[in-house]
Formats: sequence, structure tokens, C-alpha cells
Amino acid sequence: MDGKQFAQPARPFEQRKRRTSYTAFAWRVIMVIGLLAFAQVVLSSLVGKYDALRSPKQGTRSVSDDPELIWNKVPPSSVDKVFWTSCYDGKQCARLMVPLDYAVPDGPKAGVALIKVPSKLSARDTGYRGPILFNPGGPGGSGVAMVANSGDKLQRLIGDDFDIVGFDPRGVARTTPPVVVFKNNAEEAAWRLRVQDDPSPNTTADAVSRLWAKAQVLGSIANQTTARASPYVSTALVARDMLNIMQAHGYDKIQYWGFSYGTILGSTFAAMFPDNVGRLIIDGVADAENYYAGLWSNNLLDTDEALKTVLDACVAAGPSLCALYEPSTKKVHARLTAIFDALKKRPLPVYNNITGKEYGLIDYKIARRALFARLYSPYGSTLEDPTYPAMELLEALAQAEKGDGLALGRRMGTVPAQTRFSCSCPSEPRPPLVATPDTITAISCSDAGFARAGDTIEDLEAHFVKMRADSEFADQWPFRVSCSGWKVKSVERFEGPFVANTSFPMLIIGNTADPVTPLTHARKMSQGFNNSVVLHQDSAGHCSLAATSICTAKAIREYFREGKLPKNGTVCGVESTIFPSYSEAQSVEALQGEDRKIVEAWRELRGSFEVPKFGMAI
Ligand SMILES: *[C@@H]1O[C@H](CO)[C@@H](O)[C@H](O)[C@H]1NC(C)=O
Ligand SMILES: *[C@@H]1O[C@H](CO)[C@@H](O)[C@H](O)[C@H]1NC(C)=O
Ligand SMILES: *[C@@H]1O[C@H](CO)[C@@H](O)[C@H](O)[C@H]1NC(C)=O
Ligand SMILES: *[C@@H]1O[C@H](CO)[C@@H](O)[C@H](O)[C@H]1NC(C)=O
Ligand SMILES: *[C@@H]1O[C@H](CO)[C@@H](O)[C@H](O)[C@H]1NC(C)=O
Ligand SMILES: *[C@H]1O[C@H](CO)[C@@H](O)[C@H](O)[C@H]1NC(C)=O
Repeated sequence: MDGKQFAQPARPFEQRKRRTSYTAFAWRVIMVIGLLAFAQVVLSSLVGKYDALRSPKQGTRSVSDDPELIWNKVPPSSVDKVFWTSCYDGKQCARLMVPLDYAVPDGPKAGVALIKVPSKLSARDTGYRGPILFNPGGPGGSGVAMVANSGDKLQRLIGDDFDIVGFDPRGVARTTPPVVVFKNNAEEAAWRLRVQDDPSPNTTADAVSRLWAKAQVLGSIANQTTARASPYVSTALVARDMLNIMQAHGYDKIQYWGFSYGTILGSTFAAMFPDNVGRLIIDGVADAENYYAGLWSNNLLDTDEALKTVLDACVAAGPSLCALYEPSTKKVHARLTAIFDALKKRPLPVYNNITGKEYGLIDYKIARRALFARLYSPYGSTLEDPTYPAMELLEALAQAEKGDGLALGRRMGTVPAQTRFSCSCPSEPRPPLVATPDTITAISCSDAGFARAGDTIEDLEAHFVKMRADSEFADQWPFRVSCSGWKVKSVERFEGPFVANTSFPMLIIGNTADPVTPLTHARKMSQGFNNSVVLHQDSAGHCSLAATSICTAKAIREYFREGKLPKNGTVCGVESTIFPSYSEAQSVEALQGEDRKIVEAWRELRGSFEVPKFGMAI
């Protein structure tokens, strides 16, 4: 299709951009170089979506308006008796006390933070269908934040005869005990600043050894500061917690939808408790064997294909919409590569001389990260306020090509200084509410055991060279290194095998060009789980919610409601486009009745919740 005829997006592009830069201004004060280089992308997406959970402007609301303070008032619950407290504007919250270590059932407890959008039916009603649990990914993503923001939409998609239940996994956000590595915000910010300026792997001679050295230091600090929490955060323990959450609702069989890392959690649950599977969806599937070996080595098989999807769309959209337009994909790619090569040698200075408040450098690593991160969710949304993030990123890169890095800085530097770092430095550090590099490390390295403890710098260099054969984004995927320095032993690990006759068949979803969880992993995991079915969403992006798909939305709803599985290998098309086009709006317009409602709910869900970028917040 010739994109040129759509040269006028629903809302003029320039106008929208300006508006965003004013409203988002408060978040972007220290933006061009944020405090957390590695975490920037994931944090900006998380914080951008989840800031409804906090006082948006400190000082303008009284402390009692802080919805997070509810957690001081939520009483402890047990599996036998759960006390729900109103929270987050119409939701219900509880804290479920479970054994910190299930081998010591009467020992100390973990307090799992729960949130629920309750079913419209009471639990006694015969039409009531019980809770569905969600995990947004990470590891380290908060299910409380996900359901606080998107629970109503999830319920609209699946049905209000279900409870929509989120929880913060071990080591994350509101669940206790928290994993807090650094003594205070200032110490943490100082560490992140140093990590931020390190080169990405294999771009300089010392890049990998610097990563390795910092992993050793961080591992030693964490061994000192998190000894009371990090032995108890493994995925196996969280799987046991999920069984307890179901039992606390009076159910023995789980109903679950997990994204990204949530597929590791879902596969672990299915392998540990195959007789307790009611409905289980894994969406954006990671290879659990590779993950549990701490390898992180086969995630990038389709990353370059995801980039190609974006660049193909640029060529099809034409020069009026794509700022880096060239007549062929190969030529657009060459132009992009030239921009990055130039940044390798000459980072761009950035200073906003109007506000004086945005400043920093755009270097190779930051610019590459901007592109890699965009591949997780390249499609536009056509709700009332349409955005085309991949189009906007290519425009920012085109400006960098001309020597102006401000737009790119704005895209990358959205770490809100006020939520990550304040000079007050309370003596009791409060655990962060978003995925941090340290929770990801604690969880994934607990799961890996000490499988990577013996990794040498040479091993790691060879690993990056090998991954480069899979993808030009190999240097954006440094996760294997963290576990080389991890020193805490988990009280429990699950090592597989991921093979089971589950009591209900699993629904396994993979996209054609997912940048971090390739479709082959969905197929591989399906082999282990008897009677499971693969739904193949024909799109780029990470997890099904990367795009609007009427077909996928209906399949998910039917699976939960009717226990109906799509035919194995079903291919679902998508309505979303990367550049402005009326096709999504038209497709939705053409729908009637129930279908229309399902798709509206799916689109709202996409607009309210972005899957945390798998592994991204190193
Ligand atoms: C980790 O810390 C514990 C004390 O909490 C100490 O006994 C142990 O030797 C430390 N491990 C390493 C490898 O440093
Ligand atoms: C601000 O920057 C722009 C673009 O670099 C430049 O044209 C302009 O002269 C600068 N204004 C001031 C007041 O320095
Ligand atoms: C699944 O059940 C079949 C028989 O119904 C049995 O042969 C097989 O070993 C079971 N697989 C697992 C992993 O339990
Ligand atoms: C579905 O297809 C996958 C391969 O894509 C296969 O491993 C699995 O066994 C199939 N499931 C069924 C129920 O046939
Ligand atoms: C899979 O489940 C079917 C019953 O649905 C059973 O007959 C078969 O033996 C199982 N296969 C394996 C490999 O467990
Ligand atoms: C990465 O390192 C290997 C081995 O030292 C080298 O052959 C390769 O060219 C490097 N790649 C980059 C992009 O620096």
C-alpha cells in the first residue's frame, strides 16, 4: 500500500509533539542523560505508564493522597482468610503471608502484595469464574502496577465474571522483604552514572571486562546488603506463591496470562504443578532452558527481522512520513548504520538553550538502545491520541544525522529524576516501584544458580562474538554477564525439565519478529507441554499486545471463557501499522457488537500497559 496518501495523520504530528514536550516536561528535567543509562528505556516506559500510582507532582498533593501509603494499612492475610482493603481508586489490595522458604513452613514469612479488580459477581454466584493472575514480565515487573492501571481493561477483554488479580513477585516493589542493594538513592544514582558511561560490549577493547568487573563488585555489594531478601526471590518460590494465591481464592487450578519473563514463570508453574493448570497463557515466550542456565544467548534470533519490518514500512510509507526514507530497505539501513558509526567516534553534545534544563550527550550506546528498545513496540496506536513511536524515532535519528541530538535525547532521557533520586536520602531506603537492574539480577541469577559463576572474560567475549552472528544488536544484550558476579544462593531453584501433561492445555503465543523472544521458543516450549497449542501472531514486536489483533484478542477471550483452543499453528494477522494509515481504524469501524467491544478493550489495554522490556533494566 502506498503510505503517501496518509500523509495527514488524524492529529497533526507537529502539534502533538509540542504538546507532549510541555506536559511531560516535569519528567524530563534531567533528561538527555538520565541517571540510569541501562534502565532508561524500561524506566521511561514504566514510569510513563505507571505514574498514576504516585503523586504526580510532589508538593501539590498532600501526603495522604499518595495511593502507595495504603500498603501501611493493609493487614496481613493467610491462605485461609484474606482481608481486602480498598486501594488505587476502586481496586482491592491485600498482603498474603507465605513461607519465605517453603521448606520451613513455620519459619519467617514473605508478604506478597496483591491487587484485584473484583468480579461483578460474588464468589457464591454460580456464574463466577474465579481469579486470573497476571505477570507483566521483567523479571522485576510489578503486577500490582499492571492491574492498578490496566485491570479494568483486562476485565473488559476477558469478562467481568472473573477477578483480575495482580501481584508483585518476590523481590519486587511492594512485596516484602524488598531487595535493596544500595544504602540510599544517592549511592545508587552514583553507581548508575558510572555504569551509564561504560561502552557497550565489543565496542571497545575493555568493554566486556569492565562489565564483568562491575558485575563482581555489584555481586559483592548485594551479598552484603540483600542477604535477608535475595535468597528468597527465585521463580520457583513465586510459582508456589501463585498456587497459594489461587488457594486463597478457593481454587486449586490456576488461570494465568504471563508476558515475556512471565512465560518463564508460567512454564515453571506448569512444570512444577501440572495438575493445577486451569487456563494458562504464555505470551512472548522465552526458552526456559536457556534462561535457567543463565545463558541469555538465543534471544536475538529475530531482532534483525524486527528492524527490517520497521525499515520496510519506512520505504512503503514514503519520504513524507519516513524521515530516513530511501528507495530501498537496504539503503535506509545503510543510512542508519552511517548515523551510528558517526556517533561511535563523535558523540553529540546536547543543550536546550531555551530552557537550559536539558543537557547531556547522545552517544553510540544511547542511540543504539533507542532503536533496539523501539523494536519491542514499533506499532502505532490509533486511539484518540494517535502516536507512531517508530516514525518519531526515525525522525529523531534524522535530526541526529544533522547534528541535533535533542529529539533523540528526549526519547531516551525520560528518567524522572524526582522518582529515582532525591537529595533527601531517607535512612530507610524505600524499594523502587519499577523494575530495577538489581531486581532483575537477583531474580535471574537466583534462577541460574551458580551456573555462570565460573564465566571468564574470555568466555564472555566469545559469547558476544557468537551472538553477533544472530543480530547486530548483540551489544544491547549484556545480561549473561551479571550472574558471573552473583554470590547469593537461592533456597530453592527449579531446573526443569519443562515437560508435562498439564491438566488443561496451555495456549502459547509468539510473534513473527519478536526482538527478544523468537517464535521458535514458543514452538520449543510447546513440545514439552502436552496438547499445548501455538498461536502465531503475524507481527513484529514483543508479546501479542505489541499490536492490535482482532484475531488474537478473540482467541484469548475464548480460551479463558470457553476453554476453546485455536487450531495449532493458527496465524493471526494484525490491524496496527507502523506508519500512519487508516487501516486499523477502518478494520475496527467495520466490526459490530461483541467483536467491536473486544477489540476496543484490546486497544485500550495496549494504550494503558506496555510490557516491561524483557531483561532491559540491567
Ligand atoms: C556472602 O556473604 C556472607 C555473609 O552474609 C559470607 O559469609 C559469604 O562469604 C559471602 N560470600 C562471598 C562469596 O563473598
Ligand atoms: C540556540 O540554539 C539554536 C540552535 O542551535 C541557535 O540557532 C540559537 O542561536 C541559539 N540561541 C541562543 C540564544 O544561544
Ligand atoms: C503423560 O501421560 C502419558 C500417558 O498418558 C505418559 O506416558 C507420559 O509419561 C506422561 N508424561 C509426563 C511428562 O508425565
Ligand atoms: C503444536 O505445534 C507445536 C510446534 O509448533 C508442537 O510442538 C506441538 O506438539 C503441537 N501441539 C499439538 C497439540 O499438536
Ligand atoms: C498427551 O496427552 C494424551 C491425552 O490427551 C495422551 O494420550 C498422551 O499419551 C500424552 N502424550 C505425552 C507425550 O505425554
Ligand atoms: C568484537 O570482538 C571480536 C573479537 O575481539 C572482534 O573480532 C570483533 O570485530 C568485535 N566487534 C566489534 C563490533 O567490535
